[in-house]
Amino acid sequence: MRSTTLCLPVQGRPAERILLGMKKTGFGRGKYNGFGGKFEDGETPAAAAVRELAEECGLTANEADLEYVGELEFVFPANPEFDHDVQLYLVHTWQGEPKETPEMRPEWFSVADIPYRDMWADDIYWLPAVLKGKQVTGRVIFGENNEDVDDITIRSK
Ligand code: 6OG
Repeated sequence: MRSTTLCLPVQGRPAERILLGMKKTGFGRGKYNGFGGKFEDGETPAAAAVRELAEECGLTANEADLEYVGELEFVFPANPEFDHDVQLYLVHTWQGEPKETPEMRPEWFSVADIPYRDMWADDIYWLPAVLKGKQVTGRVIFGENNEDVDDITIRSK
């Protein structure tokens, strides 16, 4: 299981706009997602979230600006090497402007126009709750094709 972060820059409370990135390489290539990746040795999740946000889209945030919004486990029985544990954060305040990097092409979306069809299939089950200010925890099991959701348990509070 890969331990990772996923950070979602938003404007408005509740969120009205969200910055997503089109992933250009590696796991999830061709999908829009938030910004994040693996923790490095000795790094806290919040430190990893801040580092990955800067590396992937050029925004500088402080750990204190992160809002922890939950944890999800993604399980791929057909390819267990894809399994991910993801710590989720919203970020409301940062310095700098989004810029394209070798990994991501960032783009703002209004919350009403989030491109769920070009995102991981799980996102529509939890992202709306997170954008309304809830925390989520849960587990998603993907099907044989590593794309469709086979089973999903998500609690929000
Ligand atoms: P690397 O393993 O490339 O980071 N991630 C997912 N995000 C969503 N929305 N749905 C999923 O369902 C995901 N699985 C992983 C965590 C991968 C990045 O992608 C996120 C990391 O931010 C399968 O370093």
